[in-house]
Amino acid sequence: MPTPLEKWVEETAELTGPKKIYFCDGSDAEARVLIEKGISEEKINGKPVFSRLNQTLWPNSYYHQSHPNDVARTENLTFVCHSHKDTAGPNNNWMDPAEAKMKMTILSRGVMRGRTMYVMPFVMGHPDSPFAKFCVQVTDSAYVAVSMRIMTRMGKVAAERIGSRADFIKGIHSIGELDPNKRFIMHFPEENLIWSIGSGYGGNALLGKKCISLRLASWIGRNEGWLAEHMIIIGIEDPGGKVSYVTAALPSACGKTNLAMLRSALPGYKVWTLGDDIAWLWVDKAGQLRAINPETGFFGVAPGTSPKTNPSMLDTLKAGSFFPTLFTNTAINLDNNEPWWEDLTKDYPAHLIDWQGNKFTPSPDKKAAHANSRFTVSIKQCPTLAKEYDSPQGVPISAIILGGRRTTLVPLVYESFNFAHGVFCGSMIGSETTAAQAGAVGLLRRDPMAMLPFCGYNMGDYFSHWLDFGKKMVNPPRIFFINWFRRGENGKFLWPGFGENIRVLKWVIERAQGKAGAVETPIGFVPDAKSFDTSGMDLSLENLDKLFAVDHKGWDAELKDAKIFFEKFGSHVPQELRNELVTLEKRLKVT
Ligand code: GTP
Ligand code: SPV
Ligand code: MN
Repeated sequence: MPTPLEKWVEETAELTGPKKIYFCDGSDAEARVLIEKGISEEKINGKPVFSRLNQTLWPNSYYHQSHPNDVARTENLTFVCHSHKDTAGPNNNWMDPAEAKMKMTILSRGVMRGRTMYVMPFVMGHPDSPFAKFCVQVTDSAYVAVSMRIMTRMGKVAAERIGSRADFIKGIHSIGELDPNKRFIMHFPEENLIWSIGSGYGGNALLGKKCISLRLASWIGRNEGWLAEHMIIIGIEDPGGKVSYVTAALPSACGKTNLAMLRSALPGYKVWTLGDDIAWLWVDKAGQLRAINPETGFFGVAPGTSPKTNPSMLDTLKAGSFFPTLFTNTAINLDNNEPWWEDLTKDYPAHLIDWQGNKFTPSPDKKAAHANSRFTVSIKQCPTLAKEYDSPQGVPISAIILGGRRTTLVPLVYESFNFAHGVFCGSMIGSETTAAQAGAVGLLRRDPMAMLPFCGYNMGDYFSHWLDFGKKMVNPPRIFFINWFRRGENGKFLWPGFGENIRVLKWVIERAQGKAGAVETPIGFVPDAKSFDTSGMDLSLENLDKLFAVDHKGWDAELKDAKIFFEKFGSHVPQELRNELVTLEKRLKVT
C-alpha cells in the first residue's frame, strides 16, 4: 500500500510529467550531486543553474543567476484562497479555491516535462517542538532544492516523522516557463496546500519560508492561539553577563538580518543570533511569551553587507561547512571569481560583470549587483549563533520591537504605553517599499507589524488576535518602535545604524527592566537625554534632538492616513484599536 505521501507524489507527477522523480534525503553527498547537476545539466534562461566561485576565498560557494524578470517576490501574483473572500481580507489577493485550483491544474499539466521532480520532506521548527510543521515540497529546480536544504531541516528527519501520516503540509512548485503571465503563488489554507508556478526566486519558490511559515502558519496560529511573525530573535548580553531575549519585526529589506547579527559598538555588550526573518511565538503554561525560529538558514540581502556593517555575516558566508553557500544575482569580480555587490568594498573591482553577466563600467545611476541580490547560507555557520537556537522550547521574550523604513517623522526609538497601545502603534506602521518585492521602491505604505504581505487572513482579525494574545500573558512584554532610516535635510541618514544600534537595544532592555528614563510624548515614551547612551560616539546634539523629535502636525497627518487604512477592514477592526485612534488624536491636539 503506498503511503499518503507516495500517493500524493504519484498524483502530482502524473499531472506535471517530470522525466524523473528523486526523493531527497538531505545528506551532504546529495547536496553535492544537486550542485553538480546545476553546474552541468540544468539551465535557467539558457545559463547553467550554478557556477563555482573561488573555493579558496569563498569555500563551498556557488553562484546563481535567476531570470531577469524573476528577481523578487511578486505580491500582485500571490493569492490566499480561503472559501470566503472576507476571511482573506483586503490585505490579500483572493480567488475562489475551486477556480484557483482549476487554473493551477491547467497551468501544471506537463509543466515539469523533461525535468527532474525533487521531492523534499522538511520540518519547519525543531522536530520535537509542539509547533513543528511537517511538510513536503516538490520542485523542478535544483537551485530551490539546494536552497531548501540550507533553509529548513530537510530530508530523512522529516520523512521519518511523516511516515504513513496524511496530515503534512503540501507544496507544489515548478519554475514553469518563468513567464510572469503564467506566474502564481497560490495558498489554500483550508487544505494546507501551497501551489507556486512560474518563479524560481526566494519567497515565491522556497515554500517553507513566507508561504508556509508566515501565510499558512499565521492562519493556523490564529486558530490555535499563537503567532507567526516576520521577526528576528536575538539575545542581548549586557556587561554583567545577563542575556535578555527580544524579537523584532521590520519589513523586507529594512534591517532584520543586520540587527540579528549586530556586532556591538558598545564595549561589554554582545548580540546572540537565534533567527533573522521569522519567529513563532506562544505563551507558555506560566504565562511567559516564548519564541522559536522555524528556519535553519539566512536568505539575506547582499548589497550593503560589508566588513564594516556586518562583519559576522561575512564570517558566516566564508565559514565553509558541508552546507553550500549560494549567491544569487550579485555581480562577479572576474579577477578572483568572487561574488561582489555595492559596499562590499569601498572601490569597484577593476574587472566586474553585473548581475546579468554583462561587463560593468561604474556610473552613478547603475548598480552592478541587483538591489535584491541575496545569499543563502546555513545559520550554523554564524559565529554569534545562540546556544538555545536549536531548543524546541525556544527562549523567553522580554521585549517586542516593531518598525519600518521612514525618511521622516518616526523617531529612532519609542515605547508604547502598554500592550494594547503597542498593538495599535504596530497596526498603523508605515514603511517605504524596497527592492524585496517587485514594483516601485520608496513608496510609503501601511505595513502593520511588517506583515502586510505575509498575513494569511484578514488583517483586521489579525489585530484582534494580537490583542487576545496579549491578554494570555502574565507580564506582557513592552512594545517598542524603531526607525534606522530617518534622514536630515542634506539627505543623509541621521543615525549611523548597524553596530551603533546596540545603543537602542540597550535602552530597550533597560526600559524592560524598569531602569532607564524616558520622556512622555503623545505617541509614547522616547528616551531622555540621560538614559540614552551616546558615549564614545560622534553624534551632534542637534541630530540627537532630531532623532527623538515628535512632530505633532506630522503625526496628525499620519493618523489620517492610518484611518483610511483601517476603514478598508471595516467591522473587522477591533473596537479597542478604534478607541486608541481617538485617544491619540486627542493627545496630539492637547499638547
Ligand atoms: P529581508 O531579508 O528582505 O526580510 O530584509 P531584512 O529586514 O533582513 O534587511 P537587511 O538586514 O538585509 O537590510 C536591508 C538593507 O538595509 C541592507 O542594504 C542593509 O545594509 C540596510 N541596513 C540594515 N541595517 C541598517 C541600519 O541600521 N542603517 C542603515 N542606514 N541601513 C541599514
Ligand atoms: C523578504 O522579502 O522579506 C525576504 C526575502 O525575506 S523572500 O524570501 O523573498 O521573501
Ligand atoms: Mn523577510
